[in-house]
Amino acid sequence: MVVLSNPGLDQISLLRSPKAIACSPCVPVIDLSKPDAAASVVEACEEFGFLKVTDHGIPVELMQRLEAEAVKFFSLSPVEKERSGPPDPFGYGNRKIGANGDIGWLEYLLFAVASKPLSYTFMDFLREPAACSFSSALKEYLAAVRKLASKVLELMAEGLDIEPRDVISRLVMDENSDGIFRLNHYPPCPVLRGYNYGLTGFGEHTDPQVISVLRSNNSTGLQISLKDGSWVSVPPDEESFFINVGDSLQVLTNGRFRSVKHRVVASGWESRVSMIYFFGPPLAEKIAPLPQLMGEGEHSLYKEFTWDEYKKATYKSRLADNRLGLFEKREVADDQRL
Ligand code: GA4
Repeated sequence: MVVLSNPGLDQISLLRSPKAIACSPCVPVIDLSKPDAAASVVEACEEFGFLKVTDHGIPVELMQRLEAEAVKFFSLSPVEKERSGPPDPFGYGNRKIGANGDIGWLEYLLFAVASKPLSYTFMDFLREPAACSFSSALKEYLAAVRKLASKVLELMAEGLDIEPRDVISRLVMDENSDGIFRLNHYPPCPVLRGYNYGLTGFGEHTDPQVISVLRSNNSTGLQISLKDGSWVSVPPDEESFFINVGDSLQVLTNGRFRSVKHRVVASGWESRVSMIYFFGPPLAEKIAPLPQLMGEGEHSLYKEFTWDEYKKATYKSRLADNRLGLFEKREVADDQRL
């Protein structure tokens, strides 16, 4: 890894671009209208912790409308944008990610999302009358993606053959569930043009929640880590959604599903805009393996914790930290591996 000393780039690390193999056939694509969708979703979550969904029923115009509003926001002057920041943890952020020293080549808006009524953190720029179109696109988008998340989580239960079918989805559809929505803008980085390097846009990490639903414009940059530790580039697809298994779902399935490590590498040419809805349970919810999934004599690989406890540990950590490691019962993992 190289660290660039150009002052405009602070201490953001550079990654050699061709390092990650482009790997479109290895990202599982699940057509939600197909009868085998449930089994394929489970297979993808076990092997990759990551999948792309097509035929999801959300009009591409809705995604493009919200993307256009995000682009409009990010093209405001720094002073105007900073009126909605700094993120504490919600608001406008530039380069700084979290509170513990992570930085990346991006700017973003982070919203807390409440379920009932569906609402999100109010920010300064939303006061402007012109922001009406932003609010309506955001609300419509969040409602549509909630339905999609619920469907995908029910398919997981079906594929796992557990009842009731809403056993996972109800955790994140609950009226007290703890959602987050993130709009990211990775600007092009002209200094890199002609070099074989990419800039760390969002450093490697796993998502702490149950699942995350991501949509991006047609720019490359997202990479996922496979079981063997290699990185692969995910070809962009602005009409589809990408689903990440988060740490909480890894625990709910007692390690059967994999919380996927991922990162974004920004390039010299393209501007990447992504929107991600993170689905978390209510703060008081206990995160423990679902009893329906435990085999005879199987023990939990994790010490018991609530989402509130996990969230607190998350916010004390750096992006690349192994947060689940704090809650693992190593002796059980060793015994059950035998
Ligand atoms: C990663 C997933 C989500 O983007 C996020 C991030 C959060 C933040 O940006 O404030 C964190 C990061 C994320 C995990 C570790 C901590 C917290 C930044 C960071 C260094 C909103 C989330 O929930 O956890």
